[in-house]
Amino acid sequence: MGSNRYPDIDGARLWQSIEAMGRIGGLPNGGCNRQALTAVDKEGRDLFARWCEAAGARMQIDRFGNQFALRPGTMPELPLVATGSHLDTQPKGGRFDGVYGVLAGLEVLRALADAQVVTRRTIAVVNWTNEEGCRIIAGCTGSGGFAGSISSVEALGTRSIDGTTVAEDLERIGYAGPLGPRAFDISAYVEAHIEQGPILEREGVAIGIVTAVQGARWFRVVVDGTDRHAGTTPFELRQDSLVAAAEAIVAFDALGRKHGPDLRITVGRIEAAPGSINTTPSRTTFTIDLRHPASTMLDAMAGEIERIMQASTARTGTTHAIERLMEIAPVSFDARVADHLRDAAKGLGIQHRDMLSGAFHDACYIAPVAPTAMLFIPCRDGISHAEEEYASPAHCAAGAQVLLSALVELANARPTPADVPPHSFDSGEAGSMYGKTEHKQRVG
Ligand code: HGY
Ligand code: MN
Ligand code: MN
Repeated sequence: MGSNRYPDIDGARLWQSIEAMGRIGGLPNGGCNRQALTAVDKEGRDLFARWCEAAGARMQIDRFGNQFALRPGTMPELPLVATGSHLDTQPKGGRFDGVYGVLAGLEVLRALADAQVVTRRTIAVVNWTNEEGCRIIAGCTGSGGFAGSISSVEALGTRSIDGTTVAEDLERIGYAGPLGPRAFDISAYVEAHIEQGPILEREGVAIGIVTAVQGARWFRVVVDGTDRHAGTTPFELRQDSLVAAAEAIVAFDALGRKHGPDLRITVGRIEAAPGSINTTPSRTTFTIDLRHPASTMLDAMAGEIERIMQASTARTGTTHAIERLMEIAPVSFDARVADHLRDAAKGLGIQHRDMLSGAFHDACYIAPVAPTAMLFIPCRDGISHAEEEYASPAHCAAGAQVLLSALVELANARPTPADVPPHSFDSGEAGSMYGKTEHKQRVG
């Protein structure tokens, strides 16, 4: 590592932790299936908690199951500096998406403990609940609940594809914590993540300074037709919901290609009922993931999706309904926090470049309530949400070292008038389960 006036992280220790976490829900081809609030997610959470306590941090849990590992500063009354990401994975996911950011934060705690460095502000490393949104559809439940942009009722009432609510899952795995939304005032949040795209690797640059994230909208479409005998019903008498859905999905793909390179439309999940080989499906349900850097385009494409559905259902004599499941607006990150990341990379002599994120992150939900920025490390061939996902030990170590430098700088920042003392924890036991705690909006 280049000149570094901060403690060195231990790259081998970080890599071992990434490997150990990857074995929890590990898949035969090197990937990971540790979906949110499952028994394996609990195993990963418990391991993370043990590691944090061994590194001298205090663990706190909020009602969304978010894990906050706190390394107290000399002025714990000041708003804290936070880092983190998510330990939940896709069903056939990789070992780095989200996990890297949580464990790079843990490595910062370990390196500061080894060097007995205490910062002015408390440093928190966070594991946010259900960032992926695949088992529990609508991502970022934990960070959205913490920030208050997803209400507690909505967050805890969301049902998984297994039919359980988030509240039931959290109780079952023992992660229904006492703290309410905004349990901590955050003076700066930095999230480290793999790029999940090809740019850094293609340019041979080790660090990406993420300045903005494109917008994302998720929908569920239900197409209704009729059940009819596959052998006796001629086509003109059919109202086949799966044919209507299939026609629309092909049209979405053409729409995406027409409006590229920034537009993304993906149908990742589809179910046809009653699911009998010899009955035309009366109901087909599918999801849409729509992404673009501009809200105006997201609005326009949502309109196009509706138009395409009207055309395919009119032709097939079926009907449809579109439900919006999630909306993450395009986000621009905080220039001052991004500067700290650039300075940290420069101070270490590590090449870096500004970039946007095509993937959404918990940082998107924290940005409205705390100055936020992200750093990326390269991943091989830009592949993510697949078992082939991979980041090198050297890139993992370099990102963690940049993270440590930036966090120490931010955690030693002088108190400013914008610092507000943390408000009392909204325990939730006082019947204020869904009440809002009184907290002053931080200025600046
Ligand atoms: O879908 C996303 O952008 C994130 O990786 N969950
Ligand atoms: Mn992620
Ligand atoms: Mn992901």
